[in-house]
Amino acid sequence: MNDKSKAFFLRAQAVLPGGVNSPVRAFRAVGGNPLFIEKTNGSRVYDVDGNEYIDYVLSWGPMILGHNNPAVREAVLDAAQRGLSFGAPNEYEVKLAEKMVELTGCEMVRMVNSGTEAVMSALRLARAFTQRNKIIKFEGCYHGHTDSMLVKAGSGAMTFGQPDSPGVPDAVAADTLVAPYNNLEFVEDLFKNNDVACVIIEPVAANMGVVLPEEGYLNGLRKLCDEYGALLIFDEIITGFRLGKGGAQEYFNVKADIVTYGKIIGGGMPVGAYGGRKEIMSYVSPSGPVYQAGTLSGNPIAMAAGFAQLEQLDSDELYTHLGKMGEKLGAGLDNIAKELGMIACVTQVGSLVCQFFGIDSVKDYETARGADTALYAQYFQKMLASGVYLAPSQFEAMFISLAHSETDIDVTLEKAREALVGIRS
Ligand code: KE4
Repeated sequence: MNDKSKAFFLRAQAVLPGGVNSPVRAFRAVGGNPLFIEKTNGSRVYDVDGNEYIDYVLSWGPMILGHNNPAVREAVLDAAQRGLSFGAPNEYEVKLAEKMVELTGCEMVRMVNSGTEAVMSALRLARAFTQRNKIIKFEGCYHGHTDSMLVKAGSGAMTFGQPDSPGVPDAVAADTLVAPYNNLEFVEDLFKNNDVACVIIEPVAANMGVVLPEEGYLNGLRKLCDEYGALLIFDEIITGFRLGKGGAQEYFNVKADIVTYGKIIGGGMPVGAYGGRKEIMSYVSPSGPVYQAGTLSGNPIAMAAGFAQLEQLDSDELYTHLGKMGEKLGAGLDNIAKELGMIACVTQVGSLVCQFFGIDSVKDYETARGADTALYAQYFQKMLASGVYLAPSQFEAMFISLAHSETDIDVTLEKAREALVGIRS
């Protein structure tokens, strides 16, 4: 039953393009109407029709402590007593920046209001620092919607990028080079034929489903950037504080020159950030010539929420636990598909999990897009009907929070088995 969601969606479509404020929420990849969420708590979301779901979207990653975390809520309510926005320096932004510097190894960070803004700013900074224009990105990686990232691989001999959205000028796209994930030779060839400012990568790709870097791949990119004088940008908007306190840099022991953050660092509030060593970050205005600004950057409420969240994440034990939960869920899903004789595969790192249907392995976008999205849509709907809220697209991740219990995982696996048996029959 979701009559109220349907009614809200009708209203929403009259005033919001597609009835949503971000495309994936419209359920177009899985069919049906999106659920309108009324409230959340712990590992649960509750829709406006009173239905309860075990949530594996977690607002696309930020809610790693679980929804409505008491300390984060209290920090927001307390900060709100002092005003919602100052447009001026405040203690909260310094505390969050200090905590990020302590945990990530970045020497300085700049706060912005979204992951997109963090990436846009980081690319401008890399271009200024190297005095070059070309950017290398990877097919299937998503870095927000700044023009130079909405670019797909050129066709045929063209190595320069083509616009991947109307409104992106050819001239902008041409400065973005697109390579397959997990293919170092391709990147080396681009370096040999172009003056590259930077390479930007999701160190674990989580926007084509979850695709892990092959052994030595990230280190190989580090070496190529050093050899050709380019900057390595890790887009850790998903992996930052998800894979561990030090994110992917620590997990894979590869240091990037600039790192972008978002999601978890805001505790559920709109926050992005980019950071790196002082030599690079000192180029950012007003300490340096690279302009970047924002009315609500460092907003005290958002900073208070982010700090309250990161304070609770300063513990390796928590990440060990999250990893065990990820392994339990991933192995469970994989076993079910195998027992049912399905062609499927599961990727998992820490509390990031993805089950692909229709393919038995994945290494890049070419392989990922071979997945059976129609089957995923059926699976999504059956899981939703049984009270499990997955991402409404095969090409996203399942996120686990510290509020998810072993029972939540067991129930999810039971529902997954029922759903897949139902689809198979
Ligand atoms: P935002 O501008 O949405 O805060 O961040 C953009 C972004 C940048 N980099 C990575 C690796 C990201 O995953 C994202 C945003 N992630 C998507 C979901 N995969 C957000 C959900 C949405 O677009 O509605």
